[in-house]
Amino acid sequence: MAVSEISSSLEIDTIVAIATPPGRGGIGIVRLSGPESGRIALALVVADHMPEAGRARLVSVLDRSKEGAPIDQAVLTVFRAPHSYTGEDVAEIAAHGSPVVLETLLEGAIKAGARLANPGEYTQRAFLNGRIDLTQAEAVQDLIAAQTLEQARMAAQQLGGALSRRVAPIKERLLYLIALLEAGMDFASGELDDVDVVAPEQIEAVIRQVLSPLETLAASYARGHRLREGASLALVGRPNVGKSSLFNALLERERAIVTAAPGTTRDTVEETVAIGGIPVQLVDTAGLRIASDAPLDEAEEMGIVRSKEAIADADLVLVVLDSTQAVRPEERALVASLEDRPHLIVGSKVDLLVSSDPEAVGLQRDGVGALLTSARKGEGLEALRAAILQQLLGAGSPAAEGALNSLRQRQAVDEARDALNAAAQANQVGLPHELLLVDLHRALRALDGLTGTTTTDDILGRIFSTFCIGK
Ligand SMILES: Nc1nc2c(ncn2[C@@H]2O[C@H](COP(=O)(O)OP(=O)(O)O)[C@@H](O)[C@H]2O)c(=O)[nH]1
Ligand SMILES: [Mg+2]
Repeated sequence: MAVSEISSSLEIDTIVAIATPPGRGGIGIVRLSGPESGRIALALVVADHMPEAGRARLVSVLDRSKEGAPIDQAVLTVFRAPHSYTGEDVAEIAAHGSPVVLETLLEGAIKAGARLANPGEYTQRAFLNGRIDLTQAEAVQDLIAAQTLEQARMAAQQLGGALSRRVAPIKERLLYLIALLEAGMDFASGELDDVDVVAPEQIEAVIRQVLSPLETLAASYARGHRLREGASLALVGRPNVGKSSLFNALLERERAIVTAAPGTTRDTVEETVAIGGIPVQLVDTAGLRIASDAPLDEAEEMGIVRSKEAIADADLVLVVLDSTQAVRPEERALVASLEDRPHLIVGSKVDLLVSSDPEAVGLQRDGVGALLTSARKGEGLEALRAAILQQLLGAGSPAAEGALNSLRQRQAVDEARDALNAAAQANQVGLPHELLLVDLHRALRALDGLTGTTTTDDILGRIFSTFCIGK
């Protein structure tokens, strides 16, 4: 390959994509990014002149195949590098949201020399041009995917750099320690051999200063991850105890069929509801019947298999017991089988109890501590939501800005902690500083990987390929 060919293949090209979702809408946006975006945009529309950077202009969109007949009016906005989302020259044509018009613009742009953007390529360019770091790029995806306001808030904080800001002082401290040891090493090998090497106690203290905020950061994962990923919650119990009624009550609408006949719910019914900002997928199951009940038909039997699968997949299991009845042995067995899984025991139909005295409640009498609810009267539902939230988030991880929320972030922090612990150990047994420095550099690489300062191409590829085209 000739040198000129190599250098031209390294040149940044201009990409184009429809940035708005497929289908019809009030407006639809075609976005160009790269050195040719201005020229290509002007080939697609009629404008007296190019708008100034950051300004919008009303333009006509032409159908180039029909002697340039106008097919729409649009707004052209241009941004000049580096003051744009991608850090490159960007042009956005906001036409009416007609798929035909947008396709025509897209095809015209490609004919004029643009290339169809890959998934996430705008955000990837923003990252590569240093406009945002990797945690911020990830947040773009999370913000778009947010199902609850709380999720959007967390993503917006991360997009604003909350996580990076939390990591920066930790990295500063680590760099200080590395510099300290490297300076000590240089002195030791140079002429100034009587310069004191850094005392092990001092090294120990600085390692602790780096490790301690990293531990806090790692602990933020439980909440951040739960908030980002949501949770699934299965309602289980005998037939007719009121699972479907509770499901509807938590959902605040009549989604599952409720009847007085046992075995009404045969398949699992799933709906998502926000509890404390966490998208929770509620799974209503068929009752877990015991063999001594009436014989099962095939659909019911399959429903029971599904119920068992739902229990296996759930992040939290709600065992529903009828407060008006004594606890049955199979219910005790069910509760016992969930011993080491997150679960809550819920007593239903408390409105039917003659006395509100808890002692009179069958469940309490039977020694089963349950959250008492009435789907019919709405009693105990707030307490149940609070208990669900408590179970899902765990105690002792207060909400904080810049929480870790993806496995990738968690692994980077764990790697850094691991390396620092190894350094602490090496320091304790008095190993040479060269060896400590190997661990400290490993910790530094891990923190740099978190924000994307050093991240391998395949990891980057994996992150950006999960985006849609146009982001
Ligand atoms: N009084 C009263 N009845 C309820 C309550 N929850 C459920 N039920 C009744 O109990 C029966 C079974 O309810 P359902 O939700 O279908 O139970 P599932 O089989 O466990 O899903 C129905 O007749 C419901 O109306 C409640 O909170 N109070
Ligand atoms: Mg049911």
